Amino acid sequence: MPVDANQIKAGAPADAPEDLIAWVSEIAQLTKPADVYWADGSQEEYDRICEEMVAQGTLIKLNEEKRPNSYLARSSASDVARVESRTYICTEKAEDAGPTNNWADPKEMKETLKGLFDGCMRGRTMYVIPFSMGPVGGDISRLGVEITDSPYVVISMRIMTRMGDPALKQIATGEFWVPGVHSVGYPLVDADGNTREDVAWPCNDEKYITHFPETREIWSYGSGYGGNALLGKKCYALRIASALAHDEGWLAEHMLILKITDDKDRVFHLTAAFPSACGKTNLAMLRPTIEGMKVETIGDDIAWMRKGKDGRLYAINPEAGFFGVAPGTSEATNPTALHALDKNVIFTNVALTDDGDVWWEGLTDEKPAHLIDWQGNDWTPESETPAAHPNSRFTVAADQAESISDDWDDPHGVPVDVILFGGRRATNVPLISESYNWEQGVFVGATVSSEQTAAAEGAVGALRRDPFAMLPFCGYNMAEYWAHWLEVGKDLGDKAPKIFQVNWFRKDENGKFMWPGFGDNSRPIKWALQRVAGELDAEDALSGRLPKKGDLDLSGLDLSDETMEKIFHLDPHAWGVEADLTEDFFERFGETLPEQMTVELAALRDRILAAENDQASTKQATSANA
Ligand code: SAT
Ligand code: MN
Repeated sequence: MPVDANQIKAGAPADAPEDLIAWVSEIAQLTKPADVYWADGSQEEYDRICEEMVAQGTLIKLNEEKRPNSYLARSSASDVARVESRTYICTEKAEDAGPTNNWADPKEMKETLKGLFDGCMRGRTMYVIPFSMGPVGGDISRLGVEITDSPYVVISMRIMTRMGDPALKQIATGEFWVPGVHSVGYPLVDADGNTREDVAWPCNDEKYITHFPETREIWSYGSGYGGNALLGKKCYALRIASALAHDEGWLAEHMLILKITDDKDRVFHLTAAFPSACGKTNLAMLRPTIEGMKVETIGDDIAWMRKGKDGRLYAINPEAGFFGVAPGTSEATNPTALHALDKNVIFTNVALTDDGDVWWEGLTDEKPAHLIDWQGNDWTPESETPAAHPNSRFTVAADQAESISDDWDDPHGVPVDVILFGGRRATNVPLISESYNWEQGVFVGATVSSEQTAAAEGAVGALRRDPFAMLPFCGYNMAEYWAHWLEVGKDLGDKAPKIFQVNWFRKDENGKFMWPGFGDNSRPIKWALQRVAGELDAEDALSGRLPKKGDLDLSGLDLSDETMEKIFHLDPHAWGVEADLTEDFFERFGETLPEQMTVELAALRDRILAAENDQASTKQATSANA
């Protein structure tokens, strides 16, 4: 028998406010679970739910000696990543979702969802998860409640957010909270009372990840994986929060946050947006090769930023854990991440070793002779499929990283000095370039791109645009989001952070990366900090301001002058092609494109023209001298 409203009221914690209980009852009436459980967020609760999941077959307990208190989950092969094609922004007007989002009419979507959620939790426990994004009660923090029928979501949310009683107490004070409803869409009992066995990873082929930014709600159906199901992450902290931030004058960004102490003992904070597969997690845990420089992690994925009393921009990491891609993580690429995974980890879709530990591609040079792959099959180095799924993940508390800063959970946040925008560009984009001003920085962020295919130097291939690395995460019209960024910059005035563009991925004519990357990325970052400190001049160029020759700290690096020149080379012709592509891209936004973006594009074209003229006159002078 499904639970009724009286049972729910009786079972609610003493702190639960009426409006929350009413909402929980309403969702229970719709989804018809066998019982309702309010999560308190305790360790005892976490351990108990994990044990239940081991018994049920969803989790495998790893070797306690090698990987204490850690588990492996294997998802269904059809449920291994976020599904952008099934992700919707539901706004009254389609143009408010903008041309880069899937739009749906809120009323129609609610009808669809009502049908899907009707009875979808039959035979299951409905978990109620109060949580805080950011330190509980912090200036920039926000509250939420996720209802889910997935215990995997409960244990993951306990790592990824501040979940449980303290958040519930905060909600009880009457503070604003965002409701999120999630179901894997696999009831164990049908409307006629027929039962079926549960499976290790329940989900549904029909998936809907839906957002209602105007009413600040999230409904997610059919998937139990990552950002589809852990609603605090992309759904709330980016899509809903970006809409909140727009209305309230702050920023919800897909950015990591670093605290950097330079070789003169000065402290700076930096946030950085990168599209996927650009080494964002590695940068979040950077080990600088510059002597005396120290980098500490505040966040690896999301930054919420707001103007502080002193007029500067302050950032918090709204999350409490890392949900990172496992493959490629190794002692060589990211020792800090690897060491954070020594204990208390939930792994999903990695391979299992014969001694009950985990393995993934790239972890060791030598592949183990035998593994159980992410789908539960025997695997040997001769197997033709990867042992771990390419999007296999670790879920671990942020404070397990040895690089975590003492300030990472400061409720006031940290003052931001530098904002970086990065992409993966084989061509054109120099190692580092400082924006002339905030407006040009917004233009740079708006046009962030990666080559779709490796293109030869100078020839710009098709570009995959990922503005501000927010393409799948902006909860409203992307062009209005740029306008919002421009507004925020105006408001911050001369206290605004400096904006830089970086590119670690430029290739030479043989297709080889020219910049060593990883720990050496601390070098261009040092230059950015020196610019903030006002101790270096820069050279005006068409992309922005570049380091003057000799200013970039390359001590101990074996890179020729010729390579460094290529890493910074700006070809006006290729940039002309780039500007044309930007114009095409901007056309998608029609009337909503902020005027300033057109102004910035025109200014770029002017700088390209000036560079062409320079080149021509240099040529002329050279031939006249010949
Ligand atoms: O699955 S998540 O959305 O949390 C991670 C990602 O796909 O970026
Ligand atoms: Mn991300």
